[in-house]
Amino acid sequence: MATSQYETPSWPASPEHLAAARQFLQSIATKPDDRPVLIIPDRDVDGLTSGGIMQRLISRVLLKERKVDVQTRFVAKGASIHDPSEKAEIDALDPRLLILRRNPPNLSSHVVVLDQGSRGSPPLASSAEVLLIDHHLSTSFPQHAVVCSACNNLPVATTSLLTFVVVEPLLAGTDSATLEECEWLAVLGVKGDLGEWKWDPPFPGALHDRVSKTHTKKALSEAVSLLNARMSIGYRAHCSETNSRMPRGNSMGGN
Ligand SMILES: [Mn+2]
Repeated sequence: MATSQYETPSWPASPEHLAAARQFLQSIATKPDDRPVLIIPDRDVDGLTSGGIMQRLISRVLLKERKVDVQTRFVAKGASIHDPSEKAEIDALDPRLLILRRNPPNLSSHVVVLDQGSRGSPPLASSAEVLLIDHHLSTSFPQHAVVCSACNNLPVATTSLLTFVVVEPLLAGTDSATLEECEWLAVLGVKGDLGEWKWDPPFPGALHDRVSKTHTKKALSEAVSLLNARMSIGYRAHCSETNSRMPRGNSMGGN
């Protein structure tokens, strides 16, 4: 399987994790049914940018010729992706189907969980295949999920950058606008979680330089502020609490 020009044998995740994530994503392109694909990103800048990259890859590249819904939903405020209430939501996006309890036709076939933090838990979905891309420190993960984690590969990449490195080989041949948007989102997520990050290797300085040529530092900062402004004070407190590992953080706790 093709690799990314931005990865090394030990960064941003192990070759096994990167390959597993790519294999999962490629299987979406050839899935036999038209059931929806569900993306569940975290609500902070890193999560939102990771979701933006994933949405573009799946809808514009992997399922370009298919009539398959690619939906995004967020975990309820104050809840965790591991809560049974969230599993019920993942299993049936249409709330009426939660009452009917029939085999819902809109049950997702694939779920991609981004930047949520991980712990050992029962499967996150009853019948969907689940991919988890994350960088929060964890030694255990939900059952049956395909995991791509950056948490053991220092310096820890953001989920946006990890997501971009995963999907970059799959974007080969796509239009230049989609590629540029994904590059910008990858860099924006780094800014969101790590602030004024010095892009020393293995962080791909060339990627940062290319994005900075098109989008000024001011534009990046303003985008981060605007996205952060959407988060409640309570949610920011939650981010600070849950993150203690990133080498540098900004006011939102670098989660
Ligand atoms: Mn993050």
